[in-house]
Amino acid sequence: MDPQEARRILDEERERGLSMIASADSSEALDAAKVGVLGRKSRFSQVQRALGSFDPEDRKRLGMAANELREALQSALDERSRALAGAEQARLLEGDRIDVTLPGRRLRTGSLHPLTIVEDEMVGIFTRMGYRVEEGPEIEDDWHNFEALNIPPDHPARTMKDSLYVEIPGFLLRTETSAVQIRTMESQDPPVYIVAPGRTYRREAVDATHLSVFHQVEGLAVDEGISFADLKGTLETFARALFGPDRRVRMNPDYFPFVEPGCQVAVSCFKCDGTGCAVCGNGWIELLGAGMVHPKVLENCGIDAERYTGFAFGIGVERVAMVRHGVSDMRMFVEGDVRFLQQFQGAGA
Ligand code: FA5
Repeated sequence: MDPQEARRILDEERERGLSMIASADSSEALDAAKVGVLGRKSRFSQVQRALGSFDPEDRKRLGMAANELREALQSALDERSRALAGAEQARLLEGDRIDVTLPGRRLRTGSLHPLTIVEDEMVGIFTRMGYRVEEGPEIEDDWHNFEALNIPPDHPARTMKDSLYVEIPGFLLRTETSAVQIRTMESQDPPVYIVAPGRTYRREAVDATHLSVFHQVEGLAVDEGISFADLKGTLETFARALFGPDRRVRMNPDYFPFVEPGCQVAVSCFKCDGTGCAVCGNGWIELLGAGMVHPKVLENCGIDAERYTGFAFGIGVERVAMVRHGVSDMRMFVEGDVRFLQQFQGAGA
């Protein structure tokens, strides 16, 4: 290579190098450009190596030109490197950008089961009247479920046809929450004012108004001077609080071995308003049984029936929930269909 050619190469390399650097669009492309313009195999390095063979005058002149070119290329490389790093940073920031104006993703929350909501509501009405909440076992013995409740040995409820027995002799799944009346009176002296919500079991043909596993809220008040008028007033207050003034309430005589007199309470059907339809049959939906606690029951629990009187009631939670929410088939409460259950989202405590 002669000095003339060296000069030409330096000029060409300036143009080619600056354009390669300017068009490098990533740090990898820029590294490749650096090797291409200043690396050991570059034409620039060939010129440098040739300098030693030139006479001193040319060596000095072309050496200075080569140094000046290296500095120019290096500073172009540095500048491009800074620009690429800035662009990279901006790209990362853009990718990570959080748009705080986007609507949030809603968490799907669970909710209370409609029967729980209604049961809480029912219990709330009584606790506000001063009643305490009691609980009893779902597997009961014969004494608490039948005998102490004055249910005679030949009563149909005692047969395998109507009750669900467990394998331990003398025990069964309680057929009504009335068993909690006995447990309460056995362990507490009057005055007693309790409600006992819970699950009950019967061997029952399931239909729109009957399940074989259902819920009741039992009530019991034992005190001096309690009369049937107190029972009536209490149940009317309960019905008004739950159903408002639109539903008519009807009280009919009924028989339960553990009360005397006994009655049942029904409300006018929410669907037909008392004229009779497929939901209710005769225009009324029976909600509860009630009555004055039989003196024998008080005595079975060691309470002086001469001094104390009491009333009791057992309300069906599913029936109340049907009337409260206009549900025409109580099986919907236990089928677990989310479309049905979702309608109660946000209700209750
Ligand atoms: C009783 O269970 C009595 N223990 C109620 C009672 C308590 C009377 C205290 C006197 C004193 P009955 O079997 O009628 O009574 O049931 C009471 C309520 O439970 C019914 O009015 C109804 O609302 C509900 N119920 C009864 N059977 C079922 C069933 N298979 N499915 C859903 N709800 C039912």
